[in-house]
Amino acid sequence: MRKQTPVSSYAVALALGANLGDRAATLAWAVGRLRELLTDVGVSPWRDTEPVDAPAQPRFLNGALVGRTSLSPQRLLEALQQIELDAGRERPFPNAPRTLDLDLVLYGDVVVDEPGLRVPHPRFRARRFVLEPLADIAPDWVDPETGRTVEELLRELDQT
Ligand code: PH2
Ligand code: MG
Ligand code: MG
Repeated sequence: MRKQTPVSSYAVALALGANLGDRAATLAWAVGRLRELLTDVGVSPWRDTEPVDAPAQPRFLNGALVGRTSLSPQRLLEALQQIELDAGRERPFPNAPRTLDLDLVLYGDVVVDEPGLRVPHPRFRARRFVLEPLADIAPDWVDPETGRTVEELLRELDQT
């Protein structure tokens, strides 16, 4: 047998959201697309949530997904943006209602800070609609910037 060179892969955590169109159908479709992109996929239950920092918008359906990839964070982000576009995502103004939002929340224990890409996601620690579903499927994942697990971050949010 030929020796195989192991390809390194990273665990990634994504936040999914939708507040336009058939939200559940779009999220289910997105999971299908993400299963083609990632291995070892796990998906949280969906939650119907109140819009945050988005006044007078329809309610969201939110969830989290974990998987593994050998794509770099930059290439993964491009793939996520393509899936958003394929779902009919338009960006008329910041935080506009959207058919599909796919955010890269965690990429192993890697920290990226460059124009257009920050990992961990800069706002995920303050967002219950991200932390709650992520705690369903990855409670022990350690945030490389704070050293706190997802479960601890959620508990800290509960106390504020
Ligand atoms: N996404 C936002 C702004 N506000 N609120 C909820 N409930 N869910 C979201 O996914 C969400 C939001 C910007 O990405
Ligand atoms: Mg978002
Ligand atoms: Mg986004």
